[in-house]
Amino acid sequence: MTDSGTDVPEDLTDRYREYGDERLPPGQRETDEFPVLSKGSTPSWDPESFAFEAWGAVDEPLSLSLGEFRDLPAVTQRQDFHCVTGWSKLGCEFTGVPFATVAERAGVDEAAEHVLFHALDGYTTDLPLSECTEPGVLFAYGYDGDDLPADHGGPIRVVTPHKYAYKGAKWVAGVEFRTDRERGYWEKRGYSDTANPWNEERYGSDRL
Ligand SMILES: Nc1nc2c(c(=O)[nH]1)N[C@H]1C(S)=C(S)[C@@H](COP(=O)(O)O)O[C@H]1N2
Ligand SMILES: [Mo]
Repeated sequence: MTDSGTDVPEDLTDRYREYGDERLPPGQRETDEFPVLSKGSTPSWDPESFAFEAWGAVDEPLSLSLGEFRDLPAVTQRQDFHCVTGWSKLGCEFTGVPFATVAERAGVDEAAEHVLFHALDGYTTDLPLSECTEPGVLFAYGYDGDDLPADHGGPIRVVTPHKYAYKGAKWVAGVEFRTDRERGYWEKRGYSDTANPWNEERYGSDRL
């Protein structure tokens, strides 16, 4: 893995303090397991031909092999993980490339305001660009000092500790920078666009 895997991870588990004293968001229960939650089965991918791509409102579209992606500067962080179905796993250790690093490499246009993530299983999810450049948003390829397991989104997944976990695309292969918003898979099906766990933004109130 990376050298950063041996460093003491940066602790980002205090995100909840902005919203009160409770680390566990309302309506969540803590689990020690790491459940697998996917809309379908784990897709297969070929490590030789896998490409991570960034396109859209950027100066330099990116197409990186897995090796090239892993050569980008990485960080290791401890973060909490909240699934909208009600379980939370606290203190997960993820290693990966900050979203902001990828955005910087791609040279994002000033007009870009939204991001749509594309995954190998056909899953998509969207966020405002300003919510992606926060420090906890990683393209993670390591978990607990090992490669990220395939069921959890390996080779690369997004993690979004400030949002319910459906905002973090597993098996992510594409990041599209957009000037307008295109809703993702669950957002189109009624889940909240904003997905803040401490405000229990589970469903899109305008679309129920
Ligand atoms: N590509 C893809 N990403 C996905 C999903 C999915 O079905 N496909 N499910 C989402 C949901 S609802 C959750 S809770 C988390 C679950 O991640 P885990 O299986 O590692 O626990 O992945 C999110 N990312
Ligand atoms: Mo979820």
